Order: sequence, then C-alpha cells, then structure tokens
Amino acid sequence: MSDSLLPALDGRFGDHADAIRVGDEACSWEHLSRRAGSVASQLDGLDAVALPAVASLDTGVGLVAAFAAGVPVVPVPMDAGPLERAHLIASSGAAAVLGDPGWSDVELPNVMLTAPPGEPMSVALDTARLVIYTSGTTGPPKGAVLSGRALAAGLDGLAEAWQWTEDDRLVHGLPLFHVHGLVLGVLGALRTGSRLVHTVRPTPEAYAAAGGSLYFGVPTVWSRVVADPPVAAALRPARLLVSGSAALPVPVFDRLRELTGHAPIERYGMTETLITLSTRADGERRPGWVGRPIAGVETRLVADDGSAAPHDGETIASLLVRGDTLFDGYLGRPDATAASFDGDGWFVTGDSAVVDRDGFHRIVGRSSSDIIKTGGFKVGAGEVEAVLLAHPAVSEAAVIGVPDDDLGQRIVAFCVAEGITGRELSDHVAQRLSVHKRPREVVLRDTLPRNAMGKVVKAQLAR
Ligand code: MCA
Ligand code: AMP
Repeated sequence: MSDSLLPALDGRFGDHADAIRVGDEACSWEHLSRRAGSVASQLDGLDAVALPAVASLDTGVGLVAAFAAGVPVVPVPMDAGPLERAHLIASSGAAAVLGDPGWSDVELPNVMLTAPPGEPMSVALDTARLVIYTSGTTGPPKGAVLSGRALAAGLDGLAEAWQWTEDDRLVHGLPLFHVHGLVLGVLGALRTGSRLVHTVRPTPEAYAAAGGSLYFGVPTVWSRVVADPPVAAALRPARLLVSGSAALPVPVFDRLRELTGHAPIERYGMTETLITLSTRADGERRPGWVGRPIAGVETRLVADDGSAAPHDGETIASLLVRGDTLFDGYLGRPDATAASFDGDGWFVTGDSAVVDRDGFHRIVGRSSSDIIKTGGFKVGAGEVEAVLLAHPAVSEAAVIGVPDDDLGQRIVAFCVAEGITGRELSDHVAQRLSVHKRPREVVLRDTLPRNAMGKVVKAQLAR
C-alpha cells in the first residue's frame, strides 16, 4: 500500500477540468489539492474541526485539508438542530468550524475556505482521521473514529470487488456526513481516480441526467428510480448500480434488472466497520443477499450460546466481523468501544444474518428493534424519545420503526401529551435533531402499554 490516502490528488491519474463536480460547480484534482493546501496550514494543533456537510466543493476542500493537517474532522449535517449540533461539537472537542455555515449558536472560530489556492498537498495514510457520528439504542450518537488505514483498506476492497478504476465516472447525491456519501462517494473517487458527479440530492431525474458508469444509492433511491421507468432506462449505459445502507427489497432488485438491464450490486456495512460484505462485478448477484467479505475482512456467525452457527443458508445468528476496515473506537467512549467487541476482538454488528455453504451472506434484521433504518439513515429510538419527553406537554413517549414501502422503515411516535398536536411534536424533533429523525407520524394516546417492570411493550404498539 502506498503512503498516500488519496492518490488522485498526487497526480497519479493525470487530471480533468471537471474531476469533481457538485451540482453546478466543478474543479480539477489539482485545484482541490491547492485549495486544501492553503486551508491545511491554518489548522495546525487543533484537537478537531467541525465540517458543515453542505453538498458543495467546499466540503471536499475542508475534508482534505483536515486530513492533510492531521486534525480529526467531524462532518455535521446542515439540518442538525441546535441540540444535535451542540452534542457533536462538544463531545468531539472541535475547536473550529471549517467555512461559515451561519450557526449563531456555535461559539467557535471559523476557518474560511476562500483563501487563494496554495501549494498542492498530499494526504498521508497515517494522518487522516474521520469522526462520523452514529446512533445507538440509547443515549446520544457516538463518534466512530476511522483511521486513514481503515479508509484505504475499505476502499481498496471495494475497488477490487467492483473493478472500480480511473475509467469510471461515479454518480450519487447522498448526504456528505455518513460513510456512504462521504467515504465511498467522495474519498472513493479520490482513491480510485474515478471522476465524481454529486447531484446534490439523490433524485431519479438527476441520476438519469448525469451519464455515469457507477451509481450509488440507498434502497429508497432505487425504489424511486424504478417507479419512473423512462428515468430507469436512462441508466442502461452504466456499468454498475450499487445499493447499500439498508436492505434492498427483492421486488426493487428485480424491477431494476428489468428496466436497466443491470442486476444491482448489494453491499453491507456499518459506520464502525466500513463496508465488509459485497457481491462482485464478476460474480453472482442474488436478490436479498449481500455477498462475501471483501479483501481484508472476515466474518463469524455466532449462536445465542456462543457456539459457531452452521453455514447452511438457513440458520439465523449474530454476525461478527474482524479486519483491516474497522474503526479505532468511539471518540472519548472507551466503555462503549469495549462493549462493542466480544472477548476475542470481533466487532459485534448487532445484525442477524444467515450464511450459505458458498459463504454468501443475507442480512435478516437487527437484534434490537430500537435501531430504526429510515431512508438508509440509522436512528436510535431512545434519542428521539428523549427529545419528545423534553417537551413540557409530553409525559410519556415511545418510538418505533414500522415497515414503509418508500423508506424501508418510517419513524412512528406514540405519546401521552396534553394540548399539543402530533404535527407540532414532529416539528419539535425536526428542529432539535436532524430532519430525518422526525417522526413521520405521531399517535396520541391516553396511556402506553407497559409490562410488569413498567417498560413500554413496543411489540404491542407495532401491532
Ligand atoms: C419535511 N421537511 C421538514 C419537515 N418536514 N423540514 C423541517 N421540519 C419538518 N417537520 C423537509 C426537509 O427539509 C426536506 O426539504 C424535505 O422535507 C424532505 O426531507 P427528508 O425527510 O430528508 O426527505 P426524503 O425524501 O424522505 O429523503 C429520502 C432520501 C434520504 C433522499 C433517500 O432518506 C437520504 O438522503 N438518505 C440517505 C441516507 C444515507 O446516506 N445513509 C448512509 C448511512 P428539502 O428536500 O427541500 O431539503 S452510512 C451507512 O449506513 C453504512 C455505512 C452503509 O452501509 O452505507
Ligand atoms: P450505519 O450505522 O448508519 O452505518 O448503519 C449500519 C446498519 O445498516 C447495519 O448494521 C445494517 O443494519 C444496515 N445495513 C447496511 N447495509 C445493509 C444492507 N445491504 N442490507 C441490510 N442492512 C444493511
């Protein structure tokens, strides 16, 4: 492995005037590298920096600058409300904000991204640190620390599985504060030397117009694509369509194959592990299955009693992973980090899976119903419940995910509350956390069903 994380910035693949396009703006790799170079020199010695995750070239400049300066960088969603933003900034120790997003509630210096381009710079494998916040069953989100070496291993494994090269033109419009959009979708292009078109929003129309060879989407994006057959047909010239972040429904897989001529690649991963399983450009693509471990990754299937579960294509058991792509731990949370591994150094994903005799994996579900996947976003029920309970009108709250044709799961809140509407409670969450964490539906009840221990019986609410 070379010492550079992002060889496109070192001139390894030549250059293009529109090597990176985000909406209407485009630039060459050299220009990005020079802009980042002038910012990196201002970051020396900071503990961490917050990166407003706007869909713009500035976000790429800030990310690369922080990597080059060796300063951990924390992407912050632009729609995060003050409560979520304050948590990300305080718990990460961010000492400055890259650019000026106009956050009046944040009292940190802004490092402007508008300085004239400086010397080109390189990003060393050993200096890059990316901190991505991810939700758990309880408490506020935790920052997963991803090293340059883990990022490189994860991207190289995918490049090998997908035959992803400098000849590709990658298209997606995913948010730039998660692994899917930022690591695969931006760093992946800079590591493989493929050109990037970011469409700002992941709309079917924008995907159809972009003329890419390689497309990334969450299942909600693909189900919206197949709902519009002419748009789907425009993806026929592509080389590979890739789905991930949540389970791709089998009917959407089948319809994509019918309308585009491509059986999609499905891959599975987590913020903490990066992408660990995938089907291959040169291999079988089976609806509902996510393939085998990528290079550098191993998996284990473990039954409730701790014994190895058989690879018979039927037995559902707990999925553990190990390998070069794993995170360094949760920032400032050694307790939570330790709790996420078993005694032998395997990361416990919290997902249930089956593995067949050929080593193909199928993800069956999560062990905790308090983790909701909505539109590919992971949301902890506990975080939403805490914000609902903080409203003076609310005395009880329980949040669940219910099956949804468009989003996979949709967030539904059950509240006992006086003198307030469901819409107001949904807005209350959208304004304090991120917009995608808002309940799409709030059901007001006189009481919530509880068991003898006083715990809400969520299974009963789901019915
Ligand atoms: C509606 N809006 C509101 C409210 N209601 N705004 C404020 N308050 C309200 N009460 C507005 C929003 O501002 C937005 O406006 C619009 O409604 C739609 O909001 P949203 O809920 O975001 O839209 P959606 O259409 O339901 O979104 C679908 C989506 C999105 C585009 C597919 O879910 C998405 O981007 N998903 C990607 C998730 C992802 O990248 N996950 C990766 C995690 P406006 O439209 O004007 O802005 S990484 C991971 O999981 C692992 C590693 C992996 O395997 O990849
Ligand atoms: P996140 O923490 O946002 O990175 O979400 C990781 C979780 O997304 C995993 O633990 C899975 O539950 C889910 N996930 C990701 N990719 C897939 C997939 N291809 N099929 C099913 N679930 C997936």
